[in-house]
Amino acid sequence: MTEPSRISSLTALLAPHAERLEVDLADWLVPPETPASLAEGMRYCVSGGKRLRPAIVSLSARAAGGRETDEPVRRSAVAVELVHVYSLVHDDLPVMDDDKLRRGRATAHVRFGPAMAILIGDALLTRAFGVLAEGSVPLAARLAAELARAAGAAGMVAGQVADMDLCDVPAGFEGLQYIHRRKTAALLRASARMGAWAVGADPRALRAVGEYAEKLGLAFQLIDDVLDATGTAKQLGKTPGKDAPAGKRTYLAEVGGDEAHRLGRRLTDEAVEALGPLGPAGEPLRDLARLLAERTK
Ligand code: GRG
Repeated sequence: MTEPSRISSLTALLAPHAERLEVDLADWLVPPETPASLAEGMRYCVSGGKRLRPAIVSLSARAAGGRETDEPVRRSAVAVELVHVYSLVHDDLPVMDDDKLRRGRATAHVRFGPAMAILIGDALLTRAFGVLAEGSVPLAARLAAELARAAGAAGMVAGQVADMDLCDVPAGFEGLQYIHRRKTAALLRASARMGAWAVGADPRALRAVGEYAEKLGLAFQLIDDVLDATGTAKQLGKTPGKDAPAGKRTYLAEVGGDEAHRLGRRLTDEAVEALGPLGPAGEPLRDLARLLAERTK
């Protein structure tokens, strides 16, 4: 039996985590001696967004019995958001997805030019690991390894290589799962595991939040595909309807709308089930899964 959600809106659930993140970004985003033009670009790209991944870090830390205000948790939250934003900036480039609109504003390459957009992405990615390593975080190497695995050549980059048809990928639904496990779910899983690692979670809690976030990531991507086909630019803050004409593999193209909705519900249920071992401490993560399943942007 699933209990009713205690928090009724995604915005309300994410807000306190987003507020803490803003404070930490103000302190940690731009290292001393960064050229002003690059600093401006980094700040521009990092602003806005739902801040979903930092919230997963914090809520996983709490679900594992720790405090989200601890420095290792806060540094992990900043690091995952920086990796996420770098991936958006590079994905939007003319040589990749060639997107003009992101988070309701011009993409980095439209605003600053493609060379600067590449460099902003580079700066964000390297800064993520700097933020993890610079604090007094005893587990920094462990946290960095988790993030590198999710973001790197066997994780998010592999997902993008597959999505751009730059490697062999199985046909059909299996290929789609291959891409989204790496491109989307890997960073959500790492966010959850880093939150748990950062507070010294036991292996059972680590496994529970990792499995939860992997399923959540797949459900999240599925909803993203549905929204791309049905949403508006105003609602989404990015240009919708690009997947089908670009010949992209999407859940909608692969299995159709009804099955995509069924699969989304199943993945959300499986994400929630994975939290079983955490008991009531997992409740905010359950709320998050339910609210994400209902999102319209
Ligand atoms: C360039 C190595 C490299 C990878 C790019 C992550 C990615 C791969 C591309 C981004 C585009 C995309 C469709 C990613 C799938 C994950 C996803 C739905 C991202 C959008 O995440 P939100 O909705 O964005 O959390 P905000 O702006 O709210 O943070």
